[in-house]
Amino acid sequence: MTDPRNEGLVLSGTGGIWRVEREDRSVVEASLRGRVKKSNSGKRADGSLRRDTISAASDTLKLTIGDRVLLEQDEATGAVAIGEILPRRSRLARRAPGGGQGERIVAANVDQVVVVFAAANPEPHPRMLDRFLVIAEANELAARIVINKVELVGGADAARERWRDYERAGYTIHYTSVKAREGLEALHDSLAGQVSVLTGPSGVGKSSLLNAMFEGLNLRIGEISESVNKGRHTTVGGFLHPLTGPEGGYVADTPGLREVGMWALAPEELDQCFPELRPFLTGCRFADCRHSVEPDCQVRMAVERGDVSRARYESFIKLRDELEGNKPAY
Ligand SMILES: Nc1nc2c(ncn2[C@@H]2O[C@H](COP(=O)(O)OP(=O)(O)O)[C@@H](O)[C@H]2O)c(=O)[nH]1
Ligand SMILES: [Mg+2]
Ligand SMILES: [Zn+2]
Repeated sequence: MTDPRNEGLVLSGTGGIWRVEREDRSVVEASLRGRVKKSNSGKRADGSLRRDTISAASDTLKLTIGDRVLLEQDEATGAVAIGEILPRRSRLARRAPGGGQGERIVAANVDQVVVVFAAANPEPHPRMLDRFLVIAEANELAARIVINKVELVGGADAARERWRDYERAGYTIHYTSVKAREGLEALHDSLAGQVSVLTGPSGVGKSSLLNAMFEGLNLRIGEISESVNKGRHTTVGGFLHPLTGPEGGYVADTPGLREVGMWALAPEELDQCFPELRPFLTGCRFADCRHSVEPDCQVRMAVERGDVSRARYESFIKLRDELEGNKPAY
C-alpha cells in the first residue's frame, strides 16, 4: 500500500539531486535511491505491474520533471530519497513514443503543450510552429497556440488573419498582449489546474505572460534562454513552476524542446501529426502514399480544392523530406 502523504512531484533536478514538491506544497531535495535505479522487476511491492519501470542505472536520466514519486525519509539522518517512480499518465518526449533507443523524455504527466509565438518582434516562423505542433501530436498531447504582442500589429483581430490555417486545423489560438493586457484571462483559465509545457522561441514573451497571469511567479524577463547553464551543472530537464492561485497547476519550462531540430519520427507517421490531413489519409490509392506525386492522392486533392491549407501542406512535405533523411533529423 502506498501512503499518499509520501507522494511528491518532481519540479527539477540537477545530476543526482531532485527538487520534489510534497502534497502540502513544501519542497524537499531528494536523491534517487540506488534500489530504484537498479530494479528491473517491473513490479510493485504488492505484486502489481508498473507501466513505466525505471529498469537500469543508465535509465536514471529518465526520471524527469512532472514525475510523481514516493518519498522515503531516513530516520537517522533525515535525508529524503525517491523510492519509487509512479506510473506516468502521459509524457512529452523528443522522440515519438515507441521510438526506441535514445528517446529523451522532456516532461511526464503533461496535459497540454502551449506554443507561444509573437505576432511580431521576433517575426514568427510558421514552419517552426508546425514543428512544435508535430512534436505535441506525436506525443498524443493536446496543443494550443498563443500569439503574443498583438498590440504591435494592430490588435487581436488584425493578428488573427495570419493564423487562420491553424484555427481551421482545429487548434485553439489565444491572441494576447502583455503590454495591452489583452487575452490574459482566457489564457490563465486554460493553464490553471493543468500541467502545461510552455514552449516557443525566446523573446516572444513566455516569461512575461506567466508573470502577468500568475502573481508572485517572478520569472526573469529578457533571459535569452533558461538552458544556458549547460557548462555548470547538467540540468537534466528544465523546471516545473507551480502556478499560484486556488486551481494550482504547473508550467514546465523545458530547454529540451527548444532544440526543435533534434527529434525523430518515422516519416510515414508524419501525416497523422497534421490533424487537418487525417480525414483524407485513408482515401489515397496507395496505403503508403507519401502525398507528393502519387496518383489519386486525397490529400493533394483536398489541397487543390482549398479544403486543406497549401502552406500547411507544403510544411508537411518539407518536414517529411527532412525526416526521410534529405537533411539529418538530429
Ligand atoms: N510589445 C510587447 N512586448 C512584450 C510583450 N510581452 C513581452 N514583451 C517583451 O518581450 C521581451 C521578451 O520577453 P520574455 O518574457 O523574456 O520572453 P521569453 O523569452 O519568451 O520568456 C521583453 O522585453 C518583454 O518586455 C507584449 O505583449 N508586447
Ligand atoms: Mg523566458
Ligand atoms: Zn496521399
